[in-house]
Amino acid sequence: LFICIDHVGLAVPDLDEAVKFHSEVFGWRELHREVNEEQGVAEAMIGTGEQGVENAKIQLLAPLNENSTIAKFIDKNGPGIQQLAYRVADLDHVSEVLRERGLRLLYPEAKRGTAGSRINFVHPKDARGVLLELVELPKDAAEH
Ligand code: MC0
Repeated sequence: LFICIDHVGLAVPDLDEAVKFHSEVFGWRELHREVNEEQGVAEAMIGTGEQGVENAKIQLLAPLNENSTIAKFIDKNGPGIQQLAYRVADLDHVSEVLRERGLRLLYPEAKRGTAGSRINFVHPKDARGVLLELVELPKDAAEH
């Protein structure tokens, strides 16, 4: 069903500060940044920065406002790992298979994720305590 781990998402209170920390301390590099109003986040994708190979990626997620799921997560748990994202080739197919297997998907239809990807989530209560994101990359996406 799954191609690979697309990214691990960390809830952070301050995006710039988080990018600086992960760059300076761990040597990650910023690959992409955007605001996703629908999801209530400002996000930065950071990676190993290697050219020509698939990057391991971490998504830093900062809340846009106090109603954001990320604000709620940080209030409850503090900053930390908020999600695990699996890359899939066909999101609609995988969503259907997982529904058949009794899991709740959060959205009836795919929503827009990072850089034009299509996304949905498995409810954390149905994935043993992990908020599982499913990501289908746009057809023209570079793999790294
Ligand atoms: C909540 N729970 C979690 C969790 N969030 N467990 C593991 N990981 C998480 N991230 C657990 C709580 O501890 C609680 O368990 C129960 O689920 C209900 O939580 P709640 O605090 O009442 O929160 P809800 O139900 O209001 O919201 C949880 C839900 C929400 C997962 C439905 O966060 C959501 O819709 N998430 C999907 C969207 C999202 O996360 N967007 C931001 C990333 P107990 O046992 O206490 O009942 S955007 C993104 O990722 C995009 C841009 C991308 O990658 O492309």
